[in-house]
Amino acid sequence: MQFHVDMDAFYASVEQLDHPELKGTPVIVGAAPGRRGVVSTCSYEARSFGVHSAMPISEAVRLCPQGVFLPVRMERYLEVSREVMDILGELSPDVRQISVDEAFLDMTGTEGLWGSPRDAALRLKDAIRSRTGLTVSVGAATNRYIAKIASGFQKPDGLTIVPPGEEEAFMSRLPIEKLWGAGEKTQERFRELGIRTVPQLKQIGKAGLSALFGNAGGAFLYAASCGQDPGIFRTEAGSRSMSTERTFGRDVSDPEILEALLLGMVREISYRAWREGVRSRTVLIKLRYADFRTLNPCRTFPAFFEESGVLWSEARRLLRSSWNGRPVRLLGLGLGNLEDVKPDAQSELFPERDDRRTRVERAVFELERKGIGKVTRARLIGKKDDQVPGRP
Ligand code: TTP
Ligand code: MG
Repeated sequence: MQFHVDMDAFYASVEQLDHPELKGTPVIVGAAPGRRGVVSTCSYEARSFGVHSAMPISEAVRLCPQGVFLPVRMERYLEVSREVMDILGELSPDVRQISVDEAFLDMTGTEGLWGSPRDAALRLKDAIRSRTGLTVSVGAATNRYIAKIASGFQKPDGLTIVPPGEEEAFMSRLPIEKLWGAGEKTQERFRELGIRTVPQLKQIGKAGLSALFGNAGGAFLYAASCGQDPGIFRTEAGSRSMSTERTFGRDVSDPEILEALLLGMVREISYRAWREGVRSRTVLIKLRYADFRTLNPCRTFPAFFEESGVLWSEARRLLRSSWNGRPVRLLGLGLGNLEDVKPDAQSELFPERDDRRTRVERAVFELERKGIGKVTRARLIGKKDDQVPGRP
């Protein structure tokens, strides 16, 4: 079986863990109120006011003025993320982390150790709760696509298991609005076409769906409606890489919001690279449009990204040159061809790494202060902004 594991309201839950007086209250993590920028995430209490990830912070203030607004403490979240990933690594030798708070686990062959999928999943949820104080939702199925949908099925603190042979039945009972990968635009098309259920989709057939939604969209929707894996979580083979991605509940077409999200991912990846003692010269972007077409532009640069500011400017350049302005469903950022940073030969105390850490922190701070403002300014004056924030 494949497990998909996703922490509940991750950044907000860590804040509630560290500030217990905030438990049970609407907590909104992201940009400061009164400034530009977006919501990174919010607690379930805040969600009942309509607040969600990637929403401009000004809108969140309007919807939930009584909310507690907190800044992103990426390093703390990564510390917790590391603990969670370590626990997952104790349950399966094959863990694929796909963002700061989610991972796929291949549980094939672990039955002797952990028992049935239900026993293994309960053990996993228990271990995470007792060792980190946080809750997680787990989905289990024979393929990653179904496992991913299943983990979101009963959030928060959910557990949904789709037994082998039940994949198509599970999909056919799924409200079509929850068909993972089919965003706003696609849902709108479903309504126009009178498609209200997943079995109706399947009935149209692969050729019919391709005629309606294009080849990529048709193949995706047909596989999904049959309970097969449309292959969007395939593991890339080859060199070592590190990546993170965000799928949006609503398609995003505002360049400022996209760049704010990219900046958040630059911050996450910079810290992860620093923590794991790796560096890279190859930046990868993943863009999936509302119509399922997916781009994976990547570029290798002559120098290593020693500072977040450099990674940011390169990632942004890649985004600007590859995005066609149409609504985006998923945005990802990765580093390819990772290399270990050799500890400084002269010292065993890693002063070099400490220095690197200071630089990462300084650059990230500068990015937060100036990053988003620059985006707007560049747009207003209508020319490329090549300045690298975070560097003197
Ligand atoms: P998600 O797993 O999508 O969201 P979540 O964990 O906050 O809530 P839940 O899974 O219970 O629905 O993303 C994980 C973290 O990634 C999230 O806590 C904050 C960050 N994030 C952003 O910074 N911007 C975004 O647009 C999204 C979707 C997530
Ligand atoms: Mg989550």
